[in-house]
Amino acid sequence: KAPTTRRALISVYNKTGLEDLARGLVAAGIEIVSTGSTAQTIEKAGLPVTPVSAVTEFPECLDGRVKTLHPKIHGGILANRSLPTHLEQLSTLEITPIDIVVCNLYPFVETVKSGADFPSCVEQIDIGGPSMVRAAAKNHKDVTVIVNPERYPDLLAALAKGGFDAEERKQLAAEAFRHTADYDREISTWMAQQLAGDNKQEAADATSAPEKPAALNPQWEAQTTLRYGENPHQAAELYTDGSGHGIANAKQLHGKPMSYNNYTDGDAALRAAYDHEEPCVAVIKHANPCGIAIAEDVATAHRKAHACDPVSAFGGVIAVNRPVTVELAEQIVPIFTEVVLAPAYEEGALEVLSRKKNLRVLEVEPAPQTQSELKVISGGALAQSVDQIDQDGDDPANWQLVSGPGADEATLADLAFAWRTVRAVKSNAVLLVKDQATVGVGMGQVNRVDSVKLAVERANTLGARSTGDAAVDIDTPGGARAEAAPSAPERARGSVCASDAFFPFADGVQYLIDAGVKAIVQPGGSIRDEESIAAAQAAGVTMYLTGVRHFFH
Ligand code: 93A
Repeated sequence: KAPTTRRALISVYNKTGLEDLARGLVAAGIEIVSTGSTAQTIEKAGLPVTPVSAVTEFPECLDGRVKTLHPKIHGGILANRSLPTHLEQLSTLEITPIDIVVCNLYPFVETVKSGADFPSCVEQIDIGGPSMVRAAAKNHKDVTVIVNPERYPDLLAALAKGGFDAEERKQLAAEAFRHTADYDREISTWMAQQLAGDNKQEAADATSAPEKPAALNPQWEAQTTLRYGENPHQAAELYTDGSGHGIANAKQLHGKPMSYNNYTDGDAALRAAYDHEEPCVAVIKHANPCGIAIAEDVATAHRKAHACDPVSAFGGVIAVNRPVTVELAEQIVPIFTEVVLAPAYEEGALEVLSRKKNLRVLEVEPAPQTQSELKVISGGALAQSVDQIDQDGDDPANWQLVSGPGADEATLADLAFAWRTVRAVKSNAVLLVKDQATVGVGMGQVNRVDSVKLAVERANTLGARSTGDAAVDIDTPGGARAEAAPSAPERARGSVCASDAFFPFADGVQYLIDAGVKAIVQPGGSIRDEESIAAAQAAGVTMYLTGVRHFFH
């Protein structure tokens, strides 16, 4: 079959393989149209080439910023050869069709990496190249697009047989769109870093977008380039599974764009809030709870959660497992908060929250429990089934009483709440609870007795510190006030305790007893369980074993 190709446009920054390609195209009887230095290279090789300015009848101008951006070029690429109206217009407007586009782009990434200043990097943002590449990729039905010099031999081989077929052109188009998408992502990441005010070297070091997690889960789609990652010198992107569920698919109703840390804290907050059936509010910072509580309504739950540690709640993330009421919104507004997440907002609540210009307000469709989760480690990844609170030992009916009197109804309810809540605390986790609310959180210590001490000390001091400088007392419109907060320095006394894993020694249990804790729930399973149980028995303190643990790292 006779070759139908007549005109190719070549505009390449990287001149690798250019001469051979041009020679092959000329031999195939194809006219080459080309830009500035690409044309020069071809000409030097002694091959015929039409300068793009001869086609456009317009000079390449503005220091090369405008070369190919012209209807004589883009019309030639984009015309649909099957439409008589398009062919008619080509003829009237004296536009010659362009059948092949070979293009590679200005070296933006390399320029950034070289440590160039801001204007120099901006100058290397290619506009005309991606426009041609995308135009050709769009019109792949009629046009062949090549963005990679390694494809030149394929092109010449194909031309010998009349050109690429429709399927091959579609594949080349997909390659081209990927190329321009990657290029734009590099630019947007770099821009975001510049806005974040990073020092230039850091920005240069981290300019590449993070590697795609698609290899781990091909369904994930890059959604948004975040301003930066966990720290300002880290590049970051949000990937979504397109399900519409979970924080990654949340609808933002108000406020500043979400940050990387907003997402991780928000996710932890949602998990904590949805661990409970009752109306629940979880206040999270650095992935740990400042306070979590359940109550008959969300505003009450929030007052109780906030009272746990009003100092740390400053700048926290708040998740609610019910629609946000106006009363709750009014309570949140006076407290500096990063993000509010809820399944819905009652009439008027969003308006109240919107008084805070920067407060991020998200509507999140709770995600169905996923079955497995991944953690990337050096050289690979770990996969595990997701921790859920659905084991036999998670049901208080199956707990084994090993010390003291069986808990009365209220105490058992607090123990059950503590047990469901302790997994929201990073291990080693020790949690003190009173009246369906956390009052002391001991998180992230490398031995359990330190977590115990932390929980007790924070219970006994943080509520009282609510009158301190960074703290905010919440006076609700109805005059109700956080119950546990004001001058109650002995909040550990009379509380109940949950521990996410067993006590390896009796010291932690003894410390709890000395602080006045009245009941303890823990998995058990240590070879020294007997010592811990004996300490509880000697003090007449209630202790239950669950047989299940819930580490969370
Ligand atoms: O400056 S541009 O954004 N404006 C244009 O109209 C244009 N046309 C092609 N960059 C443009 N190009 C790019 O020029 C191509 O993507 C290619 O990287 C480069 C080739 O220029 P030269 O042939 O002068 O080396």
